[in-house]
Amino acid sequence: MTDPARRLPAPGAVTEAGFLTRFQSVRAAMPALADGLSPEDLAAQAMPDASPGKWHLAHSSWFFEAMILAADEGYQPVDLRLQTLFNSYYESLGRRVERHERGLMTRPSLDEVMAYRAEIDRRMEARITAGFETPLERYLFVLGLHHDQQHQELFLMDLLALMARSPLDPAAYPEEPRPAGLLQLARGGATRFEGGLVEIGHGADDFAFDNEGPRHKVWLEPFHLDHDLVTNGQWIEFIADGGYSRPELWLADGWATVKAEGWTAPLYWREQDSVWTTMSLTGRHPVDPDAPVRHVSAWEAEAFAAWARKRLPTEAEWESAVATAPAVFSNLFNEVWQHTSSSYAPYPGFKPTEGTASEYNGKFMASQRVMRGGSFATPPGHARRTYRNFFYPHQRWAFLGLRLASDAPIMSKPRIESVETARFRAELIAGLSRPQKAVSPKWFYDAAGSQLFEDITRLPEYYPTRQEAALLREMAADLAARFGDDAVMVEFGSGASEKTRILLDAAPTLGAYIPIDISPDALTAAAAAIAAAYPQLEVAPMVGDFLNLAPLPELGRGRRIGFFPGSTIGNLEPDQAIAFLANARERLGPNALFILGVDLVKDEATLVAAYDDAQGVTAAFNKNLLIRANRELGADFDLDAFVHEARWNAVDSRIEMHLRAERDMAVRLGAETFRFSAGETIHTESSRKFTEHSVSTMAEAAGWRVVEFRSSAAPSVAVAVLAAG
Ligand code: SAH
Ligand code: AVI
Repeated sequence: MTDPARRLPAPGAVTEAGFLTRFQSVRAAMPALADGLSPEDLAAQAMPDASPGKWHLAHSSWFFEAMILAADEGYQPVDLRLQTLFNSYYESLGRRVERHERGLMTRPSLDEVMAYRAEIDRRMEARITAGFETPLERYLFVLGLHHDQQHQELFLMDLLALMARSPLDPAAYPEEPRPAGLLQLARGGATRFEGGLVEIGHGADDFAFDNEGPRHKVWLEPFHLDHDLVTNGQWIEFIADGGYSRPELWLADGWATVKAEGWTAPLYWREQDSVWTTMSLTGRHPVDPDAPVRHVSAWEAEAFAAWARKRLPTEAEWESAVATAPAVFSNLFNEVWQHTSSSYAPYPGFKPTEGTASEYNGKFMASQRVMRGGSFATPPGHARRTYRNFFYPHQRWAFLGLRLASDAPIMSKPRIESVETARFRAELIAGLSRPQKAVSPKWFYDAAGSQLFEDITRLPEYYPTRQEAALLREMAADLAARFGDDAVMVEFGSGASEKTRILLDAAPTLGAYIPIDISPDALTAAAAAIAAAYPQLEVAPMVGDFLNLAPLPELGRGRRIGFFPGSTIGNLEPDQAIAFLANARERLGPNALFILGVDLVKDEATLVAAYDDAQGVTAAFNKNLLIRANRELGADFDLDAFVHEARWNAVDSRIEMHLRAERDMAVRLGAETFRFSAGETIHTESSRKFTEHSVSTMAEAAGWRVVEFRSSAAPSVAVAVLAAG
């Protein structure tokens, strides 16, 4: 049997390039799932909601014929009878076999269906080669691919429902097909989201179903969303606590269903001698308490949430949280679709796709619920964070589970100080207490500071950004050749992620990008811009201090590439820089690559001018630190009494920035008072300048090997490529 779990290339944006190979790979998936199943397995229907495998194999082909091929003038159907048999629900396309009778179709035989598939594939390949003329034609083609993928998942849901009807508990497969990838470990906890006026819905130009748009604004009160899915173990506690027999936990219609259906546990669960077992695509097994619960209806999810004293998230909460901080959650898209409390309704301004495909989604927008995410059976490249799946609230044969939310208290004034502000306060107090007053340059980067840095990069005197970007452009193709497929790029101090684009353009097979920055405003804007410009790329921003790295999310499967441009390494103390590089090597793993940008030693005049520009932008950047301290910490620095200074320190090979007090004064910071005499400075930044030798000494001290060192034209900067081990 071919392995149904093998990963197929993800379908991408709506462009014609690669249509043929995308078509072939998408179409190969369902026959791979059918391989090894008998004609009887594929013909029977488990229940009215489910369809036989044979029907899915035929209907997903019918869709291409009805929506695309039949639109061509003079088109001759492959077989007129099949057009009726395999219509699903399109009223405009005439009569059909009703869903609950699909299992009665002994004819056409499986062989005839496979021959129909082959003929549709042949005609579609010719049609793709001839080219599509209008955007609607291209859209309908990609819709056909996504429709096929939806039926790949339905095929597995329906097959499980069928296997579960047998007292023999047969295994459909020796191993569970998991096209969406492996289950991730639980992380614990929940993240608070502030909400406010947020935007949800699909707004980019890549493919989405019509029901995902238009993008629109929604107001959210602050909420928490759990990092993990609810587990079987938690569900067992719910059952043991009378979950299915306490009407106060259930919505009225849910309670009516519990009584009418006699539910006592999730679908497929059975209890024997106090041991719960459940049915899966690999047969019946004991319920794993650590695994996420599957096969629970919206009614059950609501009751569980009430029992847990939490609630289901709305679909807007789910989407907004996932857009803001995808990396904090486990199993968003690869285990179960997650219930929301939202009814499936049109978004404001919803317009169905033109023509026959208008019946695809819109007409189901009543009495159903929205589920978000994706399941283990969802083909790769199919789901996305704006995706709206939908089922009736009593249905539970789909791969459905839940992640809980709760209301977050609105922060009352005076505001609780953020951890970041508390750190800034503590570091500034410690730094101003030293004989040479000093503070880490990382505190420059509030929203205004990040913007001022971007302004610096465009100054005529500040050469490093221009020179490094040019050098990266020269090196990009060679660098990308080292990445391999599905690599993960982790960028430290990513700022506006401008240089990143040079590498992303050269490395289209890169799987994921993790920008890390201490400045939440810069990071959020940059990550959103990258995600919009590179829709195939998984973008998982992390706000934080790269000197104190949180564990990296498990994304991609390929090589991990560290990217640390801009000579930001020069802003670290020498021992800090080595510790940082050693830590990054450990986090990035054994086969990692590290692309390090450094500024090189050169004549003093060029260096000093780059840090003391004629327009005074660098001075404003430096002084912004005092503005930030006054605003965030309530300090009382007199902004007019400090001046910007840039000095070359030849001994330590670094440019230093200072803020010099012009007069004797006292500055208050909370309960503390700091005295300055005229001429005294706060050392705010060192920007070390390197040589090839000092870079390799530093890299080797951190366990890296320099595999390439390339310098630019004057004023010179360099890019070093480091390999682990
Ligand atoms: N990489 C970009 C930006 C460099 S500016 C470029 O080459 O142009 C330095 C960036 O590093 C800023 O965005 C700043 O917010 C971030 N940064 C500085 N210290 C940091 C720290 N300790 N942890 C995380 N980010 C930091
Ligand atoms: C981010 N960092 C590498 C810059 C530098 O050149 O040291 C910050 C900067 N300071 C003044 N101008 C730019």
